Amino acid sequence: MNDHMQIPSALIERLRTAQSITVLTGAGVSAESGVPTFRDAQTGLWARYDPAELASPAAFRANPTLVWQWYAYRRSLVAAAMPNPGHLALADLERRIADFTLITQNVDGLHHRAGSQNVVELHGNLFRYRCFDDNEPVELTTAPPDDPPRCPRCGGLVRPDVVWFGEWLPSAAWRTAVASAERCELFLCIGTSGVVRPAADLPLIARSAGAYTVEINIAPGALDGRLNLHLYAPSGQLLPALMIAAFGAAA
Ligand code: BV8
Repeated sequence: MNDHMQIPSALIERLRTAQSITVLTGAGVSAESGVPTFRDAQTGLWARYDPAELASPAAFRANPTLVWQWYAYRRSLVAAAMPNPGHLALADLERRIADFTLITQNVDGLHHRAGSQNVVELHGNLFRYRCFDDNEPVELTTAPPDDPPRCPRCGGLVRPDVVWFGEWLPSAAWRTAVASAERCELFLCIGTSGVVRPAADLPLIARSAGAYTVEINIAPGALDGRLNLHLYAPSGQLLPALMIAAFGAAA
């Protein structure tokens, strides 16, 4: 992080004194782990596909093998990645705050691997599977790389347990997310373009309920100017700096 980046003392004080903090993360928090963000230009084999097209029930119906292989590719990227200092800082923050909720749009599981306990996965997880037809979980110890397997109950195609565009979010996760946005004193919105709904509504719900809302990103996005404070620096650098400034320790 460039040296002249000053962290406002008001934010440091709020981190130190808040009893209730809610955090929303997006793909940007995993970028420094080497996991491409959702809107990074796709590389190689996947360059010609639009992620938003592939992450849909229609795409899976039309070409289950293609979508299955895209997720197998993404799982391989994540399996080779490690949580970065930003993930670790959030796990450390959770241990210091009485009422802490980490809501993530990410499906990479890196918050869990960093040690975060109370993680609300709004959009599911790459490493869980369910049946496309009966929608019940399917246990796979390792997923076949090439073609989706069949559900042992009904023979339907197995899909990743993620939320695709046009699909409802898991209702319990969404309810928990909204409740934590409505009750928190401090809401940190980290590494998200703020484009995808309803997740992008959470910082605005928090602000209208009276929370102090902060965006951490490398560039202005859809939330620009709509939160109380916008800090522009890579989260893997800024979050540890925040923890040192507030608590004298990085994770
Ligand atoms: C829903 C899981 C109700 C899968 C994802 C028309 C028809 C149907 C629906 C809609 C429609 N119009 C609008 C909608 C709603 C739609 C939506 O919002 N669309 C958008 C595109 C307009 N939403 C939905 O469909 C949701 N469901 O609404 O249900 C419904 C039901 C039926 C019919 C209608 C409505 C479901 C959305 C969930 C989709 N699934 N992921 C998978 O991963 O494969 S979304 C996916 O993109 C991610 O999970 C994430 O949530 C989302 C946004 O990505 P970000 O995390 O923000 O990442 P992004 O790449 O965009 O940005 C990265 C950011 O990081 C940038 O800001 C960058 O600057 C920053 N950054 C980069 N490096 C760093 C950094 N920041 C800090 N440090 C760094 N180092």
